[in-house]
Amino acid sequence: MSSRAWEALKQHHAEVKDVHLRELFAKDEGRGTRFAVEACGLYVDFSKQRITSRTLELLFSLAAERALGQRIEAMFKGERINITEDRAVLHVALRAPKTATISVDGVNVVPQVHAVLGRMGEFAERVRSGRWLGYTGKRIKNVVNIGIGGSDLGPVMAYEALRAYTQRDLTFRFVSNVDGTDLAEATRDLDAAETLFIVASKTFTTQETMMNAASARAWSLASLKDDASVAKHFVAVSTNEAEVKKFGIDPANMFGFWDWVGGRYSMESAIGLSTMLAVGPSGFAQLLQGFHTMDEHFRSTPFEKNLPVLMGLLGVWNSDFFGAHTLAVLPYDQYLKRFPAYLQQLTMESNGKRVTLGGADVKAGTGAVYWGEPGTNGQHSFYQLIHQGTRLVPCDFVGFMKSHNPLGNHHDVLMANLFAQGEALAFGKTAEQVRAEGVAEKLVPHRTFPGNRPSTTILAERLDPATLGTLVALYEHATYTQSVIWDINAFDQWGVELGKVLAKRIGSELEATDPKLEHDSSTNALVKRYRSRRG
Ligand code: G6Q
Repeated sequence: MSSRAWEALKQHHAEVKDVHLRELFAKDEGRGTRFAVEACGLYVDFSKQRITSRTLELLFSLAAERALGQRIEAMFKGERINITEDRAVLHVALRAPKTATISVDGVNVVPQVHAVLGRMGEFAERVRSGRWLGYTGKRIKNVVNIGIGGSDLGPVMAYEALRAYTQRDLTFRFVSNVDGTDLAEATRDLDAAETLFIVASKTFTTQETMMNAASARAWSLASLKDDASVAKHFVAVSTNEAEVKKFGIDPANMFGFWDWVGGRYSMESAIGLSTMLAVGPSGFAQLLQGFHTMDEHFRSTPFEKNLPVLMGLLGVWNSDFFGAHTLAVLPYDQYLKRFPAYLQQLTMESNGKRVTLGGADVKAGTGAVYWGEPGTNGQHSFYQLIHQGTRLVPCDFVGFMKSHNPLGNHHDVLMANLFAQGEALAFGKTAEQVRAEGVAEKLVPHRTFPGNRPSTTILAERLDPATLGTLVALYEHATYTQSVIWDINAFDQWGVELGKVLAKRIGSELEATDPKLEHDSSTNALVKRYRSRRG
């Protein structure tokens, strides 16, 4: 990628790349708070990133050069920024207050959003209060969400994250994989008369989801023995009413959304029906409020204090200038155990692109590989590589002031670990320090930690619905920020579409006994082997 701002950053990188965080902290006493920003209930400390004030100035020039401000406005105004699918990208409308006006093709979509939220709320209250009864008159005790990708990862992540706020007499399960094991294990101990399935699919044509939904219906009918029971035990979340009807679900039990909501940006649309059943309409409203707070912040805050912009630009700095191809997300909260997996889809499906909006090859490295595990588990596993390996792995630490489960001093120990890891990564341990501890000379290199490994620490008061919304929106907008810098489309997913097509073709060949196979010699042999031995 070449431009004035990019070249200036390259030159600046050459000047600062060997400067150690130890040095930066030593010569600036206020660094730890000067490079921290507090907004939307989050305290975000960027000071352990390998930056100076000059780095930020140059990154802001790059953002200005890429017209980031205008591109943010274009999204909020409903312009068709998803150019390969010719669609607006308006997840921000899903969390806009009733009084807002956000138009697509001249139509204000906010009233439609709130109409669906209202219907979801009524339905959720009926199920939660026991007024919605199953076909045999029993109360619903189990909710099974069937969906995949964007129709699964958000719901399952939010359910786990907000467990402390859920109605505990309802059981929630999530089925996504076409592997029959997923559905079988999710339903084996459930009573069909007490089980409600949510079939969540934007298109209602996704092979895995449709197959799981059909098998779930067969499982349910095997006990309830009457097609009329489907209306009491299956609801749909989709944009495709015709397919929902074809499946046998009454459109009265369908909750819609729109083509301007991307799958991985849909957890606060009707796709979040399971979340609303779990935390109730008021908990869901708080979640939306959290998202909206970050939306407003992203839209109106100068870049210097704009959390998603800062986070996005620092990601570009680490990946394109320091060559860090990955980012570890390390939540020090057990309830966030699915957060890294959720972010993996959000960031990697969005920014895993190799051509610019204009179709040319991108001349920079794009989306980093996101991954992670909750602390402290990761410390006893992969942190070794982050501390002493040869690759640079920037980290995002996430922690909370208060625990939902205050148990002795567990929370203090958890947070002490979070702070200690960030500190150790940044400052390391020099050979002199190791020697001073009396370590034998031949072990000194092994026990030395180079440090200078960048991290960001995000702190919030408590993991509640609003905070979750704020956190997710932070990463959504950071992802968009990066896509603008790289000039790529964060909102299409042709790679996913390819998988959908390829599997269908081979699927029909597995069932046949001997059609001619016209793949490469490896695929032909694998298919033949499976065909001759399938159970
Ligand atoms: C998300 C992707 C993808 C999608 C799934 C499920 O942005 O498009 O993960 O969510 O393929 O699609 P359906 O909701 O249409 O079943």
